[in-house]
Amino acid sequence: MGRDVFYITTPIYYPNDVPHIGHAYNAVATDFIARYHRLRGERVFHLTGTDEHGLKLQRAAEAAGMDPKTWVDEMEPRWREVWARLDIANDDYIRTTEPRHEAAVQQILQAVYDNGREDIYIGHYEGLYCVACEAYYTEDDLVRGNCPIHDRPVELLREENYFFRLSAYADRLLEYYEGTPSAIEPEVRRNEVLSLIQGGLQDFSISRTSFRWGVPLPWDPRHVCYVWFDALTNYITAAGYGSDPERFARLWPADIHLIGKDILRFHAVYWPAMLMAAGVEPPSQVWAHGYILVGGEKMSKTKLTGIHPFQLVDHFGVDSYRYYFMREIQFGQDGSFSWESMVDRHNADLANGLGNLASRVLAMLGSYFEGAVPEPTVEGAAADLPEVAAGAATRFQEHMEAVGLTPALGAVWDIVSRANRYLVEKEPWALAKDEERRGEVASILYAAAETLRILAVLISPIMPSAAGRLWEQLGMGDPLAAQRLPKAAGWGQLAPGTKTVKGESLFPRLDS
Ligand code: ME8
Repeated sequence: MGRDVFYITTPIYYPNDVPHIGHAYNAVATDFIARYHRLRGERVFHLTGTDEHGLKLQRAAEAAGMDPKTWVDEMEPRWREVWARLDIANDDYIRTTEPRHEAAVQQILQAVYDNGREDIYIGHYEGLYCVACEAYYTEDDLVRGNCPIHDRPVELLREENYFFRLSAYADRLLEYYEGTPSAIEPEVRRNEVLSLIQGGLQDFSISRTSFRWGVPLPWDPRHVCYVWFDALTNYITAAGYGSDPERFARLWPADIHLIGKDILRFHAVYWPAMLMAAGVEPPSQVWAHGYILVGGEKMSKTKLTGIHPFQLVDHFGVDSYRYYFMREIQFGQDGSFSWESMVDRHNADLANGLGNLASRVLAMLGSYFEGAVPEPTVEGAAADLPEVAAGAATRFQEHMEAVGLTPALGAVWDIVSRANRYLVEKEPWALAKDEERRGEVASILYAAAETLRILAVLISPIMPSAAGRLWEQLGMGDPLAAQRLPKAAGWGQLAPGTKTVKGESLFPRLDS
């Protein structure tokens, strides 16, 4: 059996603190893509989890007066509760402290160690180290003497380490990326990786003897595996590497590793080289998004600018939260979060846009047709709505296939705007005063309700909860989860006679 599952991953997050809206940005984007692929009728495997080993975690535990395992056991649920509240529908959740993962890490290490090319060798390492990144830097990398990512002082460390011979993989990596241009997106990140490889690659250290909080190397248990061999391997652990070859053949290589650009080097240089060394195919695509900025800087825990997602969800609701970040910030670029822009987005696109469209149409169906969807009898009454909806649904799918998350939502909102304008042009509320024009009113409201049905389907990957409520208000019998694109976006599937209910407003207006 070959590959028959769409496999998408988030990075595994460090649970040394609670999530902030930067982590949630990555989680929501991954979930949006995964839900879209389910809507297309594909089998999907969406993986997320926590990265629980390493010095950073050990130190956080020490600071809290706990042993590392007790500490991560306590922190990890605080990540899961956020994903649950944000409607993240992951199919698996991996913790690097699980036995299945420790077994897979030992397997890949042993496979590389035994590959006959001495890709793992012992040496000494001395370097400038950022504990927050869990990475060494050269003098040139530093900004004002500090870590370029965390803007914190680095430490001089020296120890006996095993190394991975990354330097031997430059040519193979270049060859691979030249032959597979889609393997790194967006293009600016691809170019960044290519010039990094062309600039020459240095071997990196993969083990430590200075502490115990990690997976022991199978051939030399005095050492524990350090960071990237442990963390990156999660993606193949969960796919059945070394434990379930049949499952592994169906899932691997992953379709998309969706990451932030801070960990591009590890995913697009270290990881494929590690896999090549172990005789495993590299992932199909690494997609690196930008940063959520607050006050012009990357939101981070160490800088105390972290905003917890619940601080926003409590006020805006989960649907508005998910929508805002995907729509407001051009996916792939950095973007600033601000409370004001979130209120504006909510009111313009959701309360006045989609919410208003739904409440007007459902209210008129209630007043004029006792809630029942009327039969459309007047030809041409739908104007260009069917074409607008069909065109936008096609563009939505094209953008989603290319991970163009922001323009994909733009396409859906073209339908919302057109439908609201359509009602203003047709004025069914005025026509309803004239009994002779009832057929026209019926046909206009049919077209508007059918547009809402299509909108409910198209917004379901980004706003699953609001889509479900709209679907119910429209009185649809088949479950929303059973709808499939492109078929469900086809015009004319709303059956006359369907009993709608006005229900609660989808997106109440918020004060600024
Ligand atoms: O790096 N804007 O974990 P992590 C956008 N454990 N995305 C952000 C962000 C921001 N301000 N801050 C964080 C690690 N992220 C490793 C990964 S993977 C095998 C191991 C996102 O908790 C971004 O995607 O520090 C980042 O890469 C991810 O959170 C994980 O951050």
